[in-house]
Amino acid sequence: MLKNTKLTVVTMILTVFFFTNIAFCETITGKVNQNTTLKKKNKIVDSYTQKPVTGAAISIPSVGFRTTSDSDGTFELNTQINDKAILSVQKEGYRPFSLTIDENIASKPLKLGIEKSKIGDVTIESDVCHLGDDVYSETSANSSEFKGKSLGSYFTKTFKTKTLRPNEEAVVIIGSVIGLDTKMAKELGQNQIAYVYSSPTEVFFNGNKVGELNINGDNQEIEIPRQLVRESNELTIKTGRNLFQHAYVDYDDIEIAGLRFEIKDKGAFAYK
Ligand SMILES: [Ca+2]
Repeated sequence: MLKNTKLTVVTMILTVFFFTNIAFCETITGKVNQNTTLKKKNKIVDSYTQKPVTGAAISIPSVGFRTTSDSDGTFELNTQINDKAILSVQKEGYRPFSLTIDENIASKPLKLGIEKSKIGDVTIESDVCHLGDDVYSETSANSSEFKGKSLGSYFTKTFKTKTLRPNEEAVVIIGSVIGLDTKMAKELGQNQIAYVYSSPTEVFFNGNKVGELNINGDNQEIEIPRQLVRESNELTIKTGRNLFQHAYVDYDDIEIAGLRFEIKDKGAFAYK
């Protein structure tokens, strides 16, 4: 999401970010609109047993929607979705789940399978976070769904993990990302910006760049070179910047959710 801003504002937001990282991560400020056409029975199930999951927290922060699944795993999505938005599901003992939805997806009954956490899983961030400077074009990817405050230009968090065995590999999974205005996102028709684009979002693990996010979508996986994995680790995600704005820094405004670290058996990659 690209447009004007002033460097001073960016600096100010960055400063705020250092002190209020957690507090800003889930911004539920939008109003909930009633729309009977979207009142469908949706369901949360355990992806393995297919049994309903009770008491899962379902939220769409960009429209201020939040609910909990009933005793039969069902929930109603009684909110208006106009553009792409991130729906997140959180339940203790399960991996954070997120899904990019739009009006079309939200208009049909959803059956969402969530997975039990496994040994070695670390939930780095389950909430929806907004990176950027909060200044973006109306035509950029999913801009109408941005209601929250920005974290600043990057996200960073530390977490602990165990030592990798020789047969194990580590990955970082980005559950959902929307709003990327990269060259690739533009070429795929993910936004309507005429000609400008931004650099990709960069992913750093313990200070080393391990990957880039070039397209919007769910469950993007980044392999972490094993020599980088330590007992205490730091994941940093830096949003890109408008490559056509040289007068000042214009960060790409994006939303990310469901950041997690997983340890897998090497063979498991073949079944991804
Ligand atoms: Ca921007």
